[in-house]
Amino acid sequence: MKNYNIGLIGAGFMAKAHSLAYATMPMFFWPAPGIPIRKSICDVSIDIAKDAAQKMGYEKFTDSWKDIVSDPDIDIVDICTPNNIHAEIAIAAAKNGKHVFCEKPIAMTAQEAKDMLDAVQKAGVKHMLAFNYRRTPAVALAKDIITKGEIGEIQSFRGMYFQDWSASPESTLSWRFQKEICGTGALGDIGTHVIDMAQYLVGDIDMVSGFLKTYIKERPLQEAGQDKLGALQGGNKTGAVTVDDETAFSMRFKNGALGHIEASRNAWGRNNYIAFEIHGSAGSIFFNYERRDELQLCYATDPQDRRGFKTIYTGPNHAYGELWPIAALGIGYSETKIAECYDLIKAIAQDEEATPNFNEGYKIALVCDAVVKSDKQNGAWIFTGV
Ligand code: SOE
Repeated sequence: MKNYNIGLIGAGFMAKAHSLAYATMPMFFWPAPGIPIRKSICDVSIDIAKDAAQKMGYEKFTDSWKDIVSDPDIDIVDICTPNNIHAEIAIAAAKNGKHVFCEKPIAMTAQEAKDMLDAVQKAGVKHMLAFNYRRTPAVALAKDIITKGEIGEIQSFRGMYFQDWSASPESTLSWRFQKEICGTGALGDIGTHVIDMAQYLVGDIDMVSGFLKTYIKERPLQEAGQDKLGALQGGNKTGAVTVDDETAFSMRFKNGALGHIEASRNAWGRNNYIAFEIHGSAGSIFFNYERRDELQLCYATDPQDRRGFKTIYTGPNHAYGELWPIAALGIGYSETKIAECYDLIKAIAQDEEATPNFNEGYKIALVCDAVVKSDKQNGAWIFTGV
């Protein structure tokens, strides 16, 4: 069993989720395909990096990501930074022969994503994106049901991702509201999770027509400290929000299926509500992450007087069944990250293609660029170029 040394860049809340997965993956998936070793961690603040190394169990720390990508000890570079430096880090890591694992969205634009894809392909290294929600066993079950044709030909997909952490105007101006750091707002931050699910479950997206909307145009400046979403106290000064709070778009898949996606971080009462409903010629599927141990399934072949959605509770008989031995014991955010870590290490150890990889991320970025373009043209239908 080989060890894989991890160099993690960015020591915020996502670093905690990744580190927890590195530490615990072999406890669940044993024999593990390989052992992730928490080798080195980086943050722009050396104090935060030092603190994170102690807290999250890394042997070394640095305040320069260049130390990580050039460190001969490192096998896998894990990028948990804001979006504006994903491309530069990923390209440098690939050039140094490191496998690259990157938080979503892949980049600020499709062009950046393409450059990243070219770099990893040229270097022949593995590449994967952290769209963790597709690792929810119920979502993997939906994929299995669709792939086996159990609900027939897929006719339509509608998905949504709603949060409310930025619904208050008091919620501070973190990097997630600044175009030059994040690219887009709700679209890139959370809409991409749903686009990933749509692409994974139904197929490539051909055309989109949609809008972006910013409701709160000024927010209090974030005073200091680590990124805690909107939870930090702001000062008296405010700054301009330069990205969307919400997006809504319609789409057509290459296979002819129709769809619609909505994403908002200003949806009072919704915390991490990711849901989709898929209709096929022989049945339907509904999933809601707030009830993530469950998949709702309806078969057209059920007798007319018994037809309706039934609830399947995921557990040891489903994907990632190694996690817990009893169905409905409870899958959480951490479990999706542990499953993601397992898939990453397995792909590297067994020399398989990782998924979702930079090619899939590039296609998602093309969809995002097309939505931005459509918004600028009053919702015109735009070919994604996927
Ligand atoms: C903030 O909206 C955020 O942290 C996203 O960036 C993550 O991708 C999502 O999983 C949780 O919410």
